[in-house]
Amino acid sequence: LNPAVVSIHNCVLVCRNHLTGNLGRTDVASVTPWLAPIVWEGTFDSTLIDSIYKQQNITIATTVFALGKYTRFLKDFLESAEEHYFVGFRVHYHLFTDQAEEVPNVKLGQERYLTVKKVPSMNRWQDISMSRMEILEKLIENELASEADYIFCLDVDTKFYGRWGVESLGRLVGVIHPWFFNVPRFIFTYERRPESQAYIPAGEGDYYFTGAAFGGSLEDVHHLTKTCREQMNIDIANSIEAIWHEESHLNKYFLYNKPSKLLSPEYLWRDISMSSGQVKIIRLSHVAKNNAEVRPN
Ligand code: 2GW
Ligand code: MN
Repeated sequence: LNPAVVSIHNCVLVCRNHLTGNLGRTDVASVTPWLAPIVWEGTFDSTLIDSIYKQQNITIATTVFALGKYTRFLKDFLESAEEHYFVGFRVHYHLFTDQAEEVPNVKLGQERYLTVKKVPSMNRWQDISMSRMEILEKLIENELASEADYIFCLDVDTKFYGRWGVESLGRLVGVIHPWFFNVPRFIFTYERRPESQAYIPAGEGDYYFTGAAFGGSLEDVHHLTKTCREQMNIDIANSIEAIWHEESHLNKYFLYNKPSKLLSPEYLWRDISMSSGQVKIIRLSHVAKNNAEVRPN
């Protein structure tokens, strides 16, 4: 398609939406087969949705892990979050690290809080990645009930570039993995060995979700983290580790516990230079990292 035609077409859509008050996209699905919204730019009115949630006095707990050399991602993560993430709402970051002295001093806005919690260093990165589920389960149980309404759990090797706001809130929220949003399901990298608790048979599964961002109400995310932790422990007892670790278990969980809201890959893009006609704004993206430099061993 001629880019000029595409851009005229987009203008016409935007104008029509302004005139009629209609929001919607015709080039992407904005609802799942079980009628959960899939949030894309152009499917919501940010001013309106902000004003609705403003009346509710909510707190969004946000967890992030930075062990070993991953503390180097904290400055950009936090600074960019202060610029784009739930701006105008109360956010409490819970940062888990084995090196509290490496946490940068980032100036936080009003009603924005950061708690640093020490966790033991781990040798295997798969353990870091998988232990997050148990730590989150306990955090929700022991601390969050009186202090937060929603929780999001995010990878630290990421940076915000655009609005991530209250349109993302829901009971149980998953983010479609940027590599798998317009591919057939046989391509999804689910766990395919029946011996693992994360097993998903061929022909099943709705979407492929990223392990790098998920969230929802405290109750639903508690059930998610507890279930994934239990399933991973069964795998350990059977000497099997799912292909993509806790991401595989998360996908299994979402298959049988359908998310009430999905976020498009705008909410976790992979490479800022990778383009797609459907993604009109990048809100959060994995930063390019030199694995050899940041990963132990
Ligand atoms: C060290 C060596 C190899 C891989 C990870 C690490 C490591 C991870 C580390 O030394 N320190 C650390 O704090 N982490 C935390 O684990 C950190 O929060 C990081 O964002 C998260 C996941 O590791 P990451 O970002 O290197 O993995 P990705 O981006 O390739 O992750 C995807 O797959 C993972 C499971 O294999 C997870 O599901 C992750 O959520 C996915 O994005
Ligand atoms: Mn990551």
